[in-house]
Amino acid sequence: MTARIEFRLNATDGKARTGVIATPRGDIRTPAFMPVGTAATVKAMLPESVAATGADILLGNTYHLMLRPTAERIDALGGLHKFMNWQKPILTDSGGFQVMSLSGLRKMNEEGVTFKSHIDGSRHTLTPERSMEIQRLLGSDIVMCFDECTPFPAEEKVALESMRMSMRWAQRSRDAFGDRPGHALFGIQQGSIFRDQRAESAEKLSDIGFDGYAVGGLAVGEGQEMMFDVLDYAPDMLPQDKPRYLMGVGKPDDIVGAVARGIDMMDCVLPSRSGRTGQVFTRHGVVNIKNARHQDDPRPLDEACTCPACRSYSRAYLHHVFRAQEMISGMLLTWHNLHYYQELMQGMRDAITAGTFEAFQAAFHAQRAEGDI
Ligand code: PRF
Ligand code: ZN
Repeated sequence: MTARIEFRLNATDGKARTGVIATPRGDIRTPAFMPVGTAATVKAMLPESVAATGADILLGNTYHLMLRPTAERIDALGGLHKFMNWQKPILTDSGGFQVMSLSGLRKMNEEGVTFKSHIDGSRHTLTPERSMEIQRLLGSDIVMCFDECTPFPAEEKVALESMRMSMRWAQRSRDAFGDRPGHALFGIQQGSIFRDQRAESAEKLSDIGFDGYAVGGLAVGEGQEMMFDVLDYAPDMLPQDKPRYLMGVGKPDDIVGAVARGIDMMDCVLPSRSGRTGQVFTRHGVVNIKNARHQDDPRPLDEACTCPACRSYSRAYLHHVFRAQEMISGMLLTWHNLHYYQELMQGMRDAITAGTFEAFQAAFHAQRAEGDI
């Protein structure tokens, strides 16, 4: 059992990197995609099915779990891994981002944020110290600093104040986390779309010292072009020898573009959420299974896919169960989407290892341009 979480880079190709994050709960192959298991479940999936898609790590949420069933209850029941029957690594987000997007009335100051639960309206407070405590009670393997995701767009001065508060919270998170062998703490870079602010944030975080570094504050409405503009420089400002995690991204082409710019980890609800709304990701682009053109189609979603939805069911069947609102619809489509995302990650890891990442990117975009799915 490794006492510490360790990042080993195996190969680079341009700015793209592949390696392994070794943890006591198993290896995380990078670039890694983390399915989102917000409420101690990846919706519509058994944990063993999530593992079968190739996922090495899941994301869990401080915000949801502190409200229901509470971190103290999960701790008393033996921790989140045991509670949800997932023995591989878990990364937990720190709560602030979800407070801003989900909770009712909220008030933020230097100390932290006070808010009303979206479930029952009860009042709660999150601070860097409380967020570290909750993530410890959950038994999270990779703990995220408590930060403020600066809204977009933000005036330069507003973004600067927000980033500097996140950096003070990063120091408090570091102090409260302490020394926990086998568990990692990641810092989160902010600074909106301002290069000098991204640089100041990166410098502050590396001075404090973390086991990994996230790029936060992106995919908040700025669009892919602006996000890639920031990713052209922001990851380079972070330490080379630690994993870099782009939070809340994204669509398949966002993910490929982020890896090309030096990102090692990502998470997004898109493959699982889309699985429940009938949006299917394939090598040729997005298929909407709701569309009537599938109702007599005996072909699988994707001839080349080896997931259960594609191996054993027709588009006609998947269309039918979606229209009939049968539960198997969300189960099969989520499985397919997560399988697709993990195959994409494996394809990128192989291409970076082989030194053919540029050709991989060209083929990825060409297949999607073919259309007619
Ligand atoms: N901070 C935290 N979680 C996040 C983000 C962030 O900036 C984002 C931004 N896309 C998603 N999730 N703590
Ligand atoms: Zn499939």
